[in-house]
Amino acid sequence: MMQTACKPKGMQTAVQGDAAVKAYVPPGQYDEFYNFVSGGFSGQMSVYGLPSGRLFRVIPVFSVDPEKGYGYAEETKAMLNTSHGFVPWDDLHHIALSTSEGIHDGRWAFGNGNNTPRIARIDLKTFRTAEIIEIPNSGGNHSSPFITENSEYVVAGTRFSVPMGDKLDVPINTYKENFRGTVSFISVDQPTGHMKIAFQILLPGVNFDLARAGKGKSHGWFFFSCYNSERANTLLEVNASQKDKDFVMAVNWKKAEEYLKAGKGQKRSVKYAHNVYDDSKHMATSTIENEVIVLDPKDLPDMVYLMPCPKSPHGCDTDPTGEYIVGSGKLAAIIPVFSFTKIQEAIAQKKFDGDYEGIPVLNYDAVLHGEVKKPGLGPLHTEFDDKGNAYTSFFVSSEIVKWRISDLQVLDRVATYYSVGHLCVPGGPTKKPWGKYVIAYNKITKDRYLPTGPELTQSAQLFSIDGDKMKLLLDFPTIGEPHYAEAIPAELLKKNSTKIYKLEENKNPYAALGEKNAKVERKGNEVHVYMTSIRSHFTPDNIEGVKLGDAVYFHVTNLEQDWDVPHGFAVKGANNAELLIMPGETQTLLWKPERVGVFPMYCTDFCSALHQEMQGYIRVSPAGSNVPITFSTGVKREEKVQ
Ligand code: K7E
Ligand code: CUA
Repeated sequence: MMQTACKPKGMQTAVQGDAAVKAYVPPGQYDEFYNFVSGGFSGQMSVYGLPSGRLFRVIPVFSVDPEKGYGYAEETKAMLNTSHGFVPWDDLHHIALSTSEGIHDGRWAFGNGNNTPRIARIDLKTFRTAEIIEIPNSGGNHSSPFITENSEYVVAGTRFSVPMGDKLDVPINTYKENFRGTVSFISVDQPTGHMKIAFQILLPGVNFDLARAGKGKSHGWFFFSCYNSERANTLLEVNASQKDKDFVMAVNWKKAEEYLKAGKGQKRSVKYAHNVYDDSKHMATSTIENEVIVLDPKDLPDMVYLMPCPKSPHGCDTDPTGEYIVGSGKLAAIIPVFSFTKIQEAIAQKKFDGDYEGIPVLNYDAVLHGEVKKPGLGPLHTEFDDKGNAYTSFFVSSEIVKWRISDLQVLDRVATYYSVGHLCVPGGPTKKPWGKYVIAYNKITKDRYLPTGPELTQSAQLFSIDGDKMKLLLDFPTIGEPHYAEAIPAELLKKNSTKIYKLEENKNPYAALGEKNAKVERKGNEVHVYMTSIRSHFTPDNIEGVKLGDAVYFHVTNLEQDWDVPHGFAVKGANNAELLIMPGETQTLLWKPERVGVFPMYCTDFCSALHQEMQGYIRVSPAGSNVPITFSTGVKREEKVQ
């Protein structure tokens, strides 16, 4: 029944006869999984359906998004505040979906800002960024965000080690003496999700790359891959590839919690922003925090251990049972798999091979479950199914390799087009993989799609894993760089999805909760327009009395209380984006007119049959003018002078 296309390997488009059926979701029907895909250098997160590969939403996280007004509306600007000021972009590498008892619970998605170290929390009821916390004492937040079994902590390791404390202005070639790394444990308040930096662990100046929490029997531990144990500060491609082995670091975070409780941490002064979006005020606030607690393993034993891992470790993944930790050396010809039980025995029996900067190094053979032999070239990341199998992506040999954890035998391999980075099995990093598919997020697209100039679409590929052999089902284009992704059953999320913001719960101080509350007020050279929108007019839609030099704040409240009826707002010549206002929400656009005249404003989202009539005018007079503030929709009202 199934027909394999007969094309030479390497050229194959190799879809099986029933692939189209397996990836086909008929019009009007829902997908089985939500796929949350990071945008890499787009700074956003995107949401696709699986198995269809259809794009549903782009969630603005670290980058401004003029389509939605994110980072442009006054209410959202604070989300992108940092200790460096407003940073309108970042590089969102990894995603972690919240878990309870190691299983997806559908509450939040976390994403990391790789460039200006930050972690964001996205509320999966609204699919909006709810909180962003900056990470101090970090030079680049790559090893992040990874979560513990019950989402107790989101964890972030710094990629770049950096000088810290009061010795910041140092020669770069004093790296070995002056540069340090940290991993940060950010506690997550249950049930609000609010984040707080609980503690940081101060570490030698290596580069932390990736990480995973222990789970099940290894709950309480965390594993990080690190490279550049040479501690090179230049030409790392050569200088950080000298040693045969770098490390996977094992952190006993329950022990760290004990030290913290016993007051063994040191307070360090730092500066970092903590930004929270308030769903009832429809508004973000940013607070600059000044202190973190640092734990130093030099003084605090039994908290941190190193395990040798060949060569330039990248991925570091724990299997669903929590017993096995898979390291992936980018330049290694094998995949080492460590055993949690053996790690515990080796620690108890002190099977150390000396130390690295004061941190005990466990004997490689003592902690090894075994090595996967000849798996492929350039192993990067591993995800797991519910049957004891692992799936590892290979960048150089451009394939996904399936192998069995128990005896480390390679079972199957399938080519990816081209150069897969991360891969995703729904539930793959959790205790309960949902199995069924593996998705490859590829680094190179080349000839897979119609050419679009020098830049091609990014791409992902869907394979089925429910049989013995992986089968290619679908190519689908993605936006940004699809860096990492998680997938979660649609059932867990769709029932909780917010449909509207209730007007009676709208606590935005600038809301006009009804047309009768619409008004225009002058406060010095600020003009505040409290505007409402409803199909198909603004109140007010004629405004006069604005003068050159004024700053005009349009506070627009969408009075609709029906699902899927946003209104937009834009004014001619504004050096700003539009607003896109959800039902029951208030958002504010700041406009500084720079010339005299009458300026059109209009609704940007096709909301109704008379959407095109949803428009108005605002008059701007010269600076010295005495045109009074007036405003109206149909009937003219005068401002009461304050
Ligand atoms: Cu492998 Cu930045 Cu997640 Cu790239 S890291 S692939
Ligand atoms: Cu409101 Cu178009």
